[in-house]
Amino acid sequence: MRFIHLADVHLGAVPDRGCPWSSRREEEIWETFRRVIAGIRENPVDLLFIAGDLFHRQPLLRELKEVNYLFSTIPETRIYLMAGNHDYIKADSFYRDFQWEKNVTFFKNEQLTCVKDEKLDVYVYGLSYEHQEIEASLYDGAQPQEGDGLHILLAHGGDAKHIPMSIKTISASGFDYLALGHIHKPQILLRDKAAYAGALEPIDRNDLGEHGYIEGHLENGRLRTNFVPFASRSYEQIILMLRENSTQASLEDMLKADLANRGRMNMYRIIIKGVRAPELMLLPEKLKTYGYVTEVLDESRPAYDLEELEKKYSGTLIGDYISCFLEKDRSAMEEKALYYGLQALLETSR
Ligand SMILES: [Mn+2]
Repeated sequence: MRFIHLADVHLGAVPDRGCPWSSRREEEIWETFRRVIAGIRENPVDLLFIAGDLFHRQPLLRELKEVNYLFSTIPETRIYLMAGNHDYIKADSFYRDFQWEKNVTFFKNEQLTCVKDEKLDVYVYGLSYEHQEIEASLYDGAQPQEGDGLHILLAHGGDAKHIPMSIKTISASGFDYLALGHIHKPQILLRDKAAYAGALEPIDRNDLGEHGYIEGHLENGRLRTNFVPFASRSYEQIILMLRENSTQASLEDMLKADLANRGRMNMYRIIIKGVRAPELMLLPEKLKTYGYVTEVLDESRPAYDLEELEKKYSGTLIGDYISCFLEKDRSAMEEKALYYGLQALLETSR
């Protein structure tokens, strides 16, 4: 027995709206989903679990048809599908009376139900969201029914507004595997027993790191699961360290070298750290022209010797300004205020 556990595919999402690569990413989300199905066609699995948010929003009829067609190309695989909070079953949703292929089981409402797989001794439990938010802990009291075999629960949510759940309680009540969705970062909560597959492709710039799905199989009667990286790109962070002798051009060269090392496939958030010469005027936005850069955060600070300056300007506005900041632990915001203010004061005092 082999299965694939997907979640949070978010078909129809348009990541990084306004960035030049945005529409390409929209297409890649579909493409990667088709690639999962093509992979199953090549090397069939018995079961495919989709633990919610297959769509980013209400699915269009033609989108359901597209997905249903893809499912028809893997007739050996039984597919278990639930709607999550993004694609919840609205009153007039096309989900309501869509006719799925016979290898597809769609959980039709918010009532937790159990379906015995037609070929294997596997019991699959699930429900679909009919509301955007559900604050009741619908999974916490769930019990697997009688029956030898594997008991697998599809569950979407885990935060206060989306079915809060206690993974330990649910798992302890006897489920063999919890196929979780909603949290975009893939994570194994209980080894071989409970995992968030994570978003198949990262959906926004905060979905850092690797993405893919969970593959599971029986090994000597024991369920084994592992994460399979599958996304076509990822969001990564690049930290550029400034020094006192750094310049705009040396910073750009540093970035170019880093991008050449990591490959230009991915999308990057750049964080500038370290110290810079006080008179250096950085143009952080220019770094966006070197690759798929979502944002540039400048956390560097000018290399002032604060104690030295405090002494030198003691009794003047500048001295008082510095003392006022030196007396306390500074927040990131105060740190910025200190250096911006100091720079302005020093420039006007010249
Ligand atoms: Mn969700």
